Amino acid sequence: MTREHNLLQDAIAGKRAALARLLSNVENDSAFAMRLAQDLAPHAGRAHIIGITGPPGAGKSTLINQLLPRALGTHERAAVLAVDPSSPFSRGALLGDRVRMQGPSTGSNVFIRSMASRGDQGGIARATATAVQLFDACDWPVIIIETLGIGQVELDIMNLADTVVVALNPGWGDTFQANKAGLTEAGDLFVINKADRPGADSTRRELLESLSLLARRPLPTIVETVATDGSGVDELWGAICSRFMQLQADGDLATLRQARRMRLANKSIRAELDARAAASLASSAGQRLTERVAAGTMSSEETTRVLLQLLQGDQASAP
Ligand SMILES: Nc1nc2c(ncn2[C@@H]2O[C@H](COP(=O)(O)OP(=O)(O)OP(=O)(O)O)[C@@H](O)[C@H]2O)c(=O)[nH]1
Ligand SMILES: [Mg+2]
Repeated sequence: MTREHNLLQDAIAGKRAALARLLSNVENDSAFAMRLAQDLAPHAGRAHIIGITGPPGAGKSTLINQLLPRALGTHERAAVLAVDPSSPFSRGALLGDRVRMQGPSTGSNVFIRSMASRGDQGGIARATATAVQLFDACDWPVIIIETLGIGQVELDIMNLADTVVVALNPGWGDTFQANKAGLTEAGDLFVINKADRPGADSTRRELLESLSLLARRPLPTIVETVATDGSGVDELWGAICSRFMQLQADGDLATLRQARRMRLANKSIRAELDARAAASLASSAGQRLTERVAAGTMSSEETTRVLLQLLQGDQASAP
């Protein structure tokens, strides 16, 4: 623990090597991540946390590459955390990310880190949340998180970021039917990237249609960009900053963050309970329980009651 504390002190004092070491530990050791998260809790809350999500290949990394110099125009430093969901596909993309983000990452005012994901989604979520807290505690004023908008992941980003930017491409409506609702709900701002390709107008119309179905007013800003040449990126950065300043001015930022912390805690509690219930069901007493349920000799209510007792360590109640 002392070593951990020393590392944390060094990281907070601005030592990059200590920060890098802590990030590795967070990634590899979820018990460590949990302890650190508790140590960090009182320190966090200063940074503007920006999530960039969207379908594979939408241009998220290229956009971040363009956003970085803009972020450094308004802030002293900026950190980037690229989250890689545990699929072999994105491991390849990770390499690409490193290459494409190479440009500005060499400056000491930029810290770019890819979180390779070992283990389950809960583990990734925990490691990412703690990494963000860590950057925040170490006084990185802007933290940009890149995450794939597939399935649950874009909803996780809502629990981490102050601003969620959803990057889409012309033709999005035809290709990503399945995940349209999730992405639309997750976004505070929308980018139609690759606007150099045909179909940006109809994508904007379609997006507006989906957005107007949600009870959200005012409608989120939609910006068109060409990340490869930087067109529209000034406007995008402007929109990100002005929304954040508005939240601060209205006093809504604190409320938003409270709600976010509660969602994150809820998620963590449920994941832990799920894991414990699964472990308990896998025990021999749990197995006997499962057999009775399957045979129809025990009601689901009674099963729940007995399982809860098992969870509390009450072996006497085991079937
Ligand atoms: N024509 C065009 N190509 C773009 C634009 N933005 C990005 N690209 C290209 O699209 C490809 C994917 O870009 P990335 O930035 O890697 O996209 P990503 O969303 O980070 O991809 P993953 O992390 O793999 O999901 C690259 O070849 C980029 O050069 C754009 O505005 N116009
Ligand atoms: Mg990428």
